[in-house]
Amino acid sequence: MRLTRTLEERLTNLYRQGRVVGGLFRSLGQEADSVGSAYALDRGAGDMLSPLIRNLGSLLVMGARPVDVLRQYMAKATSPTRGRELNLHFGDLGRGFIGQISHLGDMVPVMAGVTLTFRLRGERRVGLVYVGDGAMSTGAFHEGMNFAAVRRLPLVVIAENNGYAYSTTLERQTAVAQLARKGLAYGVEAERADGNDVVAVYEATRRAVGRAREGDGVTLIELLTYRRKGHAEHDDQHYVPREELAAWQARDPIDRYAARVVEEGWLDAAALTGIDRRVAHELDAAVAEAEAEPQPEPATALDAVYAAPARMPAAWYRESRG
Ligand SMILES: Cc1ncc(C[n+]2csc(CCOP(=O)(O)OP(=O)(O)O)c2C)c(N)n1
Ligand SMILES: [Mg+2]
Repeated sequence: MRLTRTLEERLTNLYRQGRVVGGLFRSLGQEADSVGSAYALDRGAGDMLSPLIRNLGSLLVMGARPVDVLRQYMAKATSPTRGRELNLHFGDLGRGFIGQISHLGDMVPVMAGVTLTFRLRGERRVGLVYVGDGAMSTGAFHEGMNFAAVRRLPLVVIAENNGYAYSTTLERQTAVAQLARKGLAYGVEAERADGNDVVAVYEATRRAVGRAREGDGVTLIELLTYRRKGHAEHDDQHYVPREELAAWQARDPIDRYAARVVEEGWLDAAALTGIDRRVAHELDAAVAEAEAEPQPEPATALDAVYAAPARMPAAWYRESRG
């Protein structure tokens, strides 16, 4: 969680310096949701997840390298997408995550397909897919859920209830106050957990992963959390009441877990400071490495974008002046 938060803070600095080329989507306050759920997968067994733009923590748990994330955001030629995509839409099958197509529910049918493949091949692997509160009101979510449910696929669906879809509050886009109840409509197991308690997230996901692996089908887990930043860095959250932000800041998942770790005697304060220092050093090196690297040559902009590069001048871009 610390690595996730600090990496995003470094990205915010780079964004303000104009070095992050596209948008920057923060998961501030939602780190426990990403990290706790991804930890519940069995990476050794080949489990897979599909992240959204706010699941940097899940990618890091699966083994994505911070330097690659920095390269993505800075559109470096060395990035996993060679500078063609500017945030977290990249996949790494070796590390167990696929690239997202869209934030708006489309990954639910895709992961239904991935887990159907596990089933057809007789593999005891589990898939996990994230979906936002807003995305749960899309047709893609509905079709994916229904298919996965009726086929009893080994899929865990993490519904991240962070209160907002862009500037739209939950109440303005669904009449169902408890998103876990949507599970009833599909005939799947469903539960709610405190998304800002990393242990609670881990335990709920672990149960769901176990059921999926045993052939007991889909579980929908609603994680109650909160988006403490705007939709992306360009969004100043003018529509968000200040008291709401303060209330959720007081439930910060990292502060809560750090306090618990010390209280239970698992680690002392010095060990926690040591983790912070290690993360800072690792990221100093990663930022320096990524910053020194070049962006792609403009002449290569279309390489690996089209399966067969267009030979005719296309109507939607000019090949040259004149
Ligand atoms: C088809 C489509 N429409 C709109 C968008 C722009 N968009 C991206 S994320 C988002 C809101 C998603 O809200 P939610 O599902 O609650 O996820 P959160 O951002 O809170 O993580 C929108 C409108 C998009 N990516 N694709
Ligand atoms: Mg949301």
